[in-house]
Amino acid sequence: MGFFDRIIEGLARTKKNVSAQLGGIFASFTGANDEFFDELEETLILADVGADASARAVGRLREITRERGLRDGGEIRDALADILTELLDVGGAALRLGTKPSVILVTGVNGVGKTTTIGKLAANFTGEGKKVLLCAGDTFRAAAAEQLTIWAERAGADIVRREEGSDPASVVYDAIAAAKARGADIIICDTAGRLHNKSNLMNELGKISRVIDRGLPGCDRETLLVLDATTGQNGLTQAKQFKEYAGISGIALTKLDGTAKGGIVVAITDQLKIPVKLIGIGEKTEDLLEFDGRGFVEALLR
Ligand SMILES: Nc1nc2c(ncn2[C@@H]2O[C@H](COP(=O)(O)OP(=O)(O)O)[C@@H](O)[C@H]2O)c(=O)[nH]1
Ligand SMILES: [Mg+2]
Repeated sequence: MGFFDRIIEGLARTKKNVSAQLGGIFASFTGANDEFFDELEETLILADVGADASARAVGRLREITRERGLRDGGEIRDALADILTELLDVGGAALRLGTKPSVILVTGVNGVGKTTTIGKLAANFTGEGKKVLLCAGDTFRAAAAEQLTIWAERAGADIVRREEGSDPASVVYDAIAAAKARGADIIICDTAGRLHNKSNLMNELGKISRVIDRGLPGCDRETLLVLDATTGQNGLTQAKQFKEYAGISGIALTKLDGTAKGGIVVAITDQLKIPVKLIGIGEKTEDLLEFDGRGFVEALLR
């Protein structure tokens, strides 16, 4: 199954409430009048696209409709799809992992799906024949390293861990040494997500970052922020804080199979100007997809 079918499947529940309405607006299209555009804007807001982006998207759609003299609902739908796809394109959607080893640092608050996303990523990479080393940088709870160990075994990846309460940066230090010694292609680092102590979190991420700079100068590095799509617009506030502390290179948006409204992807990209690189549509290994903006919008508007 390709991205399009998987995302349709993943968004099935979402579609029942919101996307169905988006599709419905075009299905019951009777004319490109104010009523139509107002209803469309409202539905986009309900789909979590956000008030700003919804207003801009519909404003642009009105212009295009006028300029091109569009009358057909299908043509207007296609124009909207182009506008939303453009909003989703902030560049650099693909993971950049060219060096050996390269590093993926995974951040985000508790419960968003960091460890699960790491497990899925690890399985995907080992499936491509890559040598993966997981780094149990969430040393806050012993259970975190346990959970990561289970994923490592499942994926056929190595893991470097230490006892609960260890300094996360020192675990990263060990992981880099191990990756060099064993010839690993990719190091994926888990981190703890305690946002309630911001300066602590910032210090911790800064320290980890410096250890990577020193241990692997010039390596390709992705710093992914994992966000739970079901938290909707609230997740955006979190994201802005992380963006400030850690140079986030991409978003992994999880739980799009749940009650999430797909439009949140547009709101996140539009407000943060950081590309969504991965989306999670379930708890199993295969439920992680590389993001494709065009395919996503088509699924949303279907
Ligand atoms: N339905 C669904 N559940 C997910 C997804 N990603 C993670 N989860 C679940 O979210 C919960 C928290 O995940 P975990 O990886 O432990 O979060 P962490 O605290 O950020 O490391 C677990 O029950 C996961 O199975 C997803 O894409 N879809
Ligand atoms: Mg975790």
